[in-house]
Amino acid sequence: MKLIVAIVQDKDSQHLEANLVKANFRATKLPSTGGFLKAGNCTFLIGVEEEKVDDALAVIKKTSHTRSQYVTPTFLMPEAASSMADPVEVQVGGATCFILPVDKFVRF
Ligand code: 2BA
Repeated sequence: MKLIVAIVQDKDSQHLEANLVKANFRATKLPSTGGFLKAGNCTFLIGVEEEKVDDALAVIKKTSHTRSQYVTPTFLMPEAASSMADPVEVQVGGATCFILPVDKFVRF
């Protein structure tokens, strides 16, 4: 068994949740915050049999969209005067996924 930890944008989370259920995957959705943008995102914990990992990743890929976001650099350097800083564009994924081995899985 594997544990997929998938970080997705808030905007995609409801759609992903629905598509995972539809494809018969069990998942837990946790509210999370990106360290860089300090904006809300969602972290999904999805326990899957090894042979189903690619199917689950396909659902995540289909549902998660890359978007551009503008960040004001003063956000990173609050001491800088805001008038000096032009917003810069960052591409926020899609989905950031980690696939971890699971030693043991029990449900009571
Ligand atoms: P954030 O940390 O808020 O990052 C949002 C986006 O900002 C990132 O999109 C990336 O395009 C940019 N970014 C992040 N750190 C940067 C830096 N040090 N310099 C320049 N640009 C930077 P994604 O890479 O698609 O990441 C989306 C979210 O996924 C992240 O939100 C974070 O919550 C999570 N994430 C990404 N990589 C991670 C990792 N290695 N470990 C844990 N969480 C990660």
